[in-house]
Amino acid sequence: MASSPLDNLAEQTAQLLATVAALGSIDQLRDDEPMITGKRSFLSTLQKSLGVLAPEDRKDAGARLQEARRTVEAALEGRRDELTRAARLRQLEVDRMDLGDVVVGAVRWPATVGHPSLVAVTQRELEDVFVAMGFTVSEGPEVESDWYNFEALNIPPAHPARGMWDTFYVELGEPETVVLRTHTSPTQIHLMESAVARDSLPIHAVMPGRCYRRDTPDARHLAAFHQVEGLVVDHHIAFSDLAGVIETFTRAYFGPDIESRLRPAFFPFTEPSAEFEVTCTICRGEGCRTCSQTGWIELGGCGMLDPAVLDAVGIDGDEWSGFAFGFGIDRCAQMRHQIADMRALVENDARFLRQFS
Ligand code: FA5
Repeated sequence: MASSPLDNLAEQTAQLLATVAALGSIDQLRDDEPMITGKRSFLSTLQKSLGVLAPEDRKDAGARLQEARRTVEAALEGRRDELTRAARLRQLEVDRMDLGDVVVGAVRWPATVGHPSLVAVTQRELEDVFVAMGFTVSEGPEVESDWYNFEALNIPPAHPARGMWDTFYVELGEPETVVLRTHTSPTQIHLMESAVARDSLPIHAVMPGRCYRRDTPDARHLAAFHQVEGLVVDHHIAFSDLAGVIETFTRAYFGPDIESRLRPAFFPFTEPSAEFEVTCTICRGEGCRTCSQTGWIELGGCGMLDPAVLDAVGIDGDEWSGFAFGFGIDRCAQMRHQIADMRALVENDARFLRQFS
């Protein structure tokens, strides 16, 4: 009888099954799989050689080969499951922790106790400085409507200034009407609205909180960061009052050695507007990577309340005037503690965090 490529199929299948059973690890299985069932396998070579058979024998041979392949593949999957389970059990054993180790009073290594983050501590310190200057502290929501985050602040739809605050939108209601606030300035609107409703003007308040922007994290930016907003609405408020508050704040928070300056800027909700900068504390003004070689770091924006904003909340701009500012809390922490890269604040490296416990 003429020989067939499948003459040794039973022995060769048995050999493959033995190879599968002997696989010792998932890595080995992954390495050897092409030789067992893949293109380079004996089963695939046999498949190609079926062409030499007479047409009447080919069908039967094909079915036998398929059966052998199914058997080997099932064994391989079974072995994969076993090895995966064994690897998982080994890992659980390695990760196993005796809860007795963390019970207070039975601690086997020096116990570490958590502490507030540097940003939380900085926020508290900033609040203390402003409270000492006569401000009250308020908070506002992190999820805002388009009206509070933009429109009431004189930033209508399609205004180019919206590009300054690359926005995360929340899928709620009409598209692009609910946002994660891009700054703490909407809290100004809430505060003025409620003061009008309660007939409780004047306002001297700071409003700290988290903001979100689609900024690529770098040495001075995070996608989730913090600002402290300041708002004063009173009689006869002038730009010199704003400059005085910023100067007093800088001296109180950074000490006498740090220079600050105001530079003309644009914000749709203040007029005139300015940017507030301090000497870069990393390079002491020499120029470095953190300050993009300028020697200065921008801490925030500020300006006199635009009459359009007072109008939006129903405050009479002939009787009342005021100013607002918004500083980056993370930036303040960064400059106060000479942190070259802001991303360190959120990377959870215990060696970094321990310095501020
Ligand atoms: C504003 O957000 C204005 N709302 C500030 C303002 C308030 C102006 C009131 C006038 C009156 P600006 O986009 O420049 O402005 O941000 C203010 C500060 O927030 C920055 O100087 C910086 O300190 C901080 N900041 C902004 N974006 C980020 C970010 N991605 N990561 C960390 N800090 C940031």
